Parts: sequence; C-alpha cells; structure tokens
Amino acid sequence: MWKELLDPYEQAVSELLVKFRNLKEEHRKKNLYSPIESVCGRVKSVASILDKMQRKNISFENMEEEVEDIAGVRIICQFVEDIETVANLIYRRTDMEVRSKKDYLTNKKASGYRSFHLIVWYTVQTVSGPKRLQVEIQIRTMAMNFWATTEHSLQYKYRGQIPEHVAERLAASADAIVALDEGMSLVRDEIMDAQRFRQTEIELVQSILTSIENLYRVESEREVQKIQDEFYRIYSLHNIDELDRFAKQLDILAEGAGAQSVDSSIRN
Ligand code: 0O2
Repeated sequence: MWKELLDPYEQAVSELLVKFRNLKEEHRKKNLYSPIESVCGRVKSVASILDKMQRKNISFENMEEEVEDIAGVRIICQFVEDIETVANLIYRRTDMEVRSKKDYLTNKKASGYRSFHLIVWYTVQTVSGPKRLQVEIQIRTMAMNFWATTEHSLQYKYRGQIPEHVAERLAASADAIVALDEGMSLVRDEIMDAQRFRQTEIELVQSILTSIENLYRVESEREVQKIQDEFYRIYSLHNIDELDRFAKQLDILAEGAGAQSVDSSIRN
C-alpha cells in the first residue's frame, strides 16, 4: 500500500528537481544571475509520515490532505533577496498552484529555524490518470540550510527534547546565521559581478577554443600556433574586454577562412 501511495510523490519530486534545475541552467545559458544555487528533494519516509500523523492526530483517510510535506523539494539560494525572487517564479508558473505559504523568515520559529515554505498543488500523470498532490517547497539560503540541517539531526537525536544548553547554543548560532546572511547581502552586488565575470570568461574561452579548433582545419599549423600564443597572452591579462575583442576577431577570421566557429552564437 505504501509503495503504491508514495510512487506518485516520487514522480512529483523527480519532475520538480528536473524543472528547477533547468530553471537554474536557463539563467546560466542566458548569462543571467540565477537566484537558485542548488535543488534537492525527497519523499518523506514512512516512519516520518507515521510520526507526524501521531503527533498531529491525523487519520489515514486524511493523510494525503493533512501531511503536506510527503513530497518535499528544497531550493537553496545564495542570498536572502533571492528567496523572494524564487517564490515569485513559483507563483507565476502554470504547472503548479500555490496552496499556502509559511514565512519563517519574518516569523522565525522559536527554535531559531528560518526558511520560506510554499505548499503547492502539482499534477503528475500516472497510468491510472492524472493525480493532483501537494508538494512542500522549502526556500532558504545556504547559511539557513546549514543551520537547519544540523539542528534537524539534533531534533532526531533528542526527539524534540533538546537539552537547554544545546538549545541556547543553537539559538545563538541562529542569530549568527542572520548576521552572516545580512553581511553577505551587503556585498551581494560585488559577488554577483564577480560570478558574472567568471561565467562570461568561461564562455569566451570556450568560444575561442572552438574557433581555434575550427581554424586548424583550414589554416597552417604555424598560423594557428601564433593565434594560440596570442590567446595565452590575452588570457593572462584577465581583461574581459580584451578577451571578447579577441573572440570576435577569431570569429571574423574563421568566417573569412570558411571555418566559422559553431559556438559563435554564445556572444550574440
Ligand atoms: P522531515 O521530512 O524530516 O524534514 P511541524 O512538524 O508541526 O513543526 P508542520 O506544521 O508540518 O511542522 O510544517 P512546518 O513547520 O512547515 O515543517 C515542515 C518542515 O519544515 C519540517 O519537516 C522540517 O523539514 C522543517 N522545519 C520546520 N521547523 C523546523 C525546525 O525548527 N528546525 C528544522 N531543522 N527544520 C524545521 P519535518 O516534519 O521535520 O520532516
């Protein structure tokens, strides 16, 4: 019974992982900053479902309705600001519908837990037809995730009865996490610029290497060696404009020689 019941939830989690990872990839391909750093997911274990049902006095008939996090997806962001961006992306999607939200950012839990949760309706197609089910999407920063993951393992160890001195340390660490996130937000633009710079550099180098490879087919080895040496010289300058200029020059050269880079679309 459990396997049959949980299979559609497994399917929902795998589909959503693909979709959110694609979203991150799409940002990268368009050279846009991605508010999604990483995505993971899980189907709640039977033991955890039973625990929750007992704790909240939920009957089997109401389980799928009341245990909202049988399927769970976690989206990790770099900065607090990204959380709202991700939530808005989810609100705008047509393949899921937000049922409710839990904002533990504005209303931190007594434990110190911070995160933003959306419960969404999501439909999977099964052999017996479509099945609409709930998925809990947790959106949090890397720092929040570090705290929550560590604290969660202690919750299991102490079964909710965390000793006072440990709870105090955790609360203090939660405050440190808030300060850390705030500190990172202050240098967000700098970090985003640096990451964009690095990504552009990677793509330009890839494009240049493809051009050089193509030129090998039509130019003499000596000529291509000269181009390669020039590339090493320019690369060592770490000047993105110079690299861009060189990549364009190579494109023109390749076009003239009838060996245009297949990768030239990257910079258009
Ligand atoms: P799992 O599968 O082990 O992650 P409740 O359990 O009653 O507090 P409720 O009302 O079902 O929670 O919803 P809530 O508060 O949004 O909690 C759902 C999930 O959020 C939890 O799943 C945790 O993953 C996370 N969470 C909530 N509160 C805390 C907390 O204080 N510390 C940590 N580390 N995580 C928290 P489960 O049920 O723990 O299951």
